[in-house]
Amino acid sequence: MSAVEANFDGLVGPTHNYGGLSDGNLASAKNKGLISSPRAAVIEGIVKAQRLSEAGLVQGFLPPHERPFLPFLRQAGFSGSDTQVLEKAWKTVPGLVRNAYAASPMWAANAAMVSPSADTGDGRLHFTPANLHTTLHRSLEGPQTRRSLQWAFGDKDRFAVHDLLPAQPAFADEGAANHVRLCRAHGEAGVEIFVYGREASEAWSGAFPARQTLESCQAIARSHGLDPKRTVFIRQSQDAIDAGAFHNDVVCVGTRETLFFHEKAFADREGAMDAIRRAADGLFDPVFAEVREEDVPIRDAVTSYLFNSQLLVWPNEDRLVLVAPVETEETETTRAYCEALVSGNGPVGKVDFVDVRQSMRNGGGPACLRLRVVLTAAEQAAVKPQAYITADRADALIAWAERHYRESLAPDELRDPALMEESRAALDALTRLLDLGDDFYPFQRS
Ligand code: SUG
Repeated sequence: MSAVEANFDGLVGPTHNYGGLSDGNLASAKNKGLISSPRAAVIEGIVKAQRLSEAGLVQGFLPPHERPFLPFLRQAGFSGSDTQVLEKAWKTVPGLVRNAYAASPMWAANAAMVSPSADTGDGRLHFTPANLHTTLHRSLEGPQTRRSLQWAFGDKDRFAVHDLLPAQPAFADEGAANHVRLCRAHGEAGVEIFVYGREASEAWSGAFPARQTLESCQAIARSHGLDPKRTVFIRQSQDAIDAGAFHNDVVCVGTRETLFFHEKAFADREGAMDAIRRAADGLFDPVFAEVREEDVPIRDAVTSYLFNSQLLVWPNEDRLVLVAPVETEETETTRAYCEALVSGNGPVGKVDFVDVRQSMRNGGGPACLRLRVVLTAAEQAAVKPQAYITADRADALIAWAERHYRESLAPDELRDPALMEESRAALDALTRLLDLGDDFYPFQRS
């Protein structure tokens, strides 16, 4: 069966800001407190998505979540009208308000683990929304992400949207940012690679949290009905996590037969490559494009986000195209690496640089912003039409953002109840634009 790899990007929400909320994410810590531009952020994302769509790739998106997320502040004991809740919480524990305001659902690579129908036991396309258990602000995302996936992939005969894994450290799960699928062709059975940072039972001694457990990966592989022979579990190296690779996709990306990764990405690089070769046996020969520390120090890989790029099969290009952040072009070692990469005869023929600086300052590159979903023609037709980017829809979304998003947002402006009202007005307008139904967001239900 033929299939394409579609990208569903997280649409940046109206409260995008720099909260410094993610331990182990160096950009988030460094840029804490900067003034953000929600409008520039959402437009950068739409422009990136448009670029892929205009090139002929299948491109969709997932709606932003409701922020501030008042149900969370109410759970934390604040009561009264929404404005009172916000004001009391800001006065008592402003940190909680910052968590309630994070626009982090934009990083759709963390929305879910996804297994294409060619790999699953029941022939449906499976999604497990991530519980994002490790960080407080992101642990709020799962239920609404599930709703978004049900909106876009509502056809139960073709798509299975599972429940989140238990909200427990043992099942900490960060979604597709820790998952790579290799194959000969997208529509054929492939090898699913899950990358984890720790096992549930071990005492963790790293400088930063390991956000994915082996147990969560195993649970997802079971519920998606994956063939154990074609499924690989690989451990991230502690060096990579300590260097700021809080997700594997900061040091690794793959598509089709090619795995592009930093030599320090995995705890046992030889063992990892052997396991992938064994799992691919009889299907395809994996191509390992490994970047050596002497060419690109892991420190530069983390600041430039060389690997947090989209590695794409591009119409009319015979080799893969890497859509990388402009920071990769601005960093000496990674620019030189990219030049060498395309002038060689390896799997990557072109590097295209995109500006997603607003997201990058929170540690989110081009690959963080998208969830990859392999779709057969029938599945593509079964997706909610409004979930796709078309030229008209991109224009409508840009006009919507220009109308509703602030040009700039300083950290202390989160105390302003007008921001909550503006954000709700934006989401109400989006609800109509995308036919989200009349109770898509919690505030629309009360
Ligand atoms: O989970 N940053 C996100 C970035 C996610 C990047 N995704 C992938 N690598 N796939 C995170 O650390 C920062 C929010 C703040 O500090 O305001 C944040 O959540």
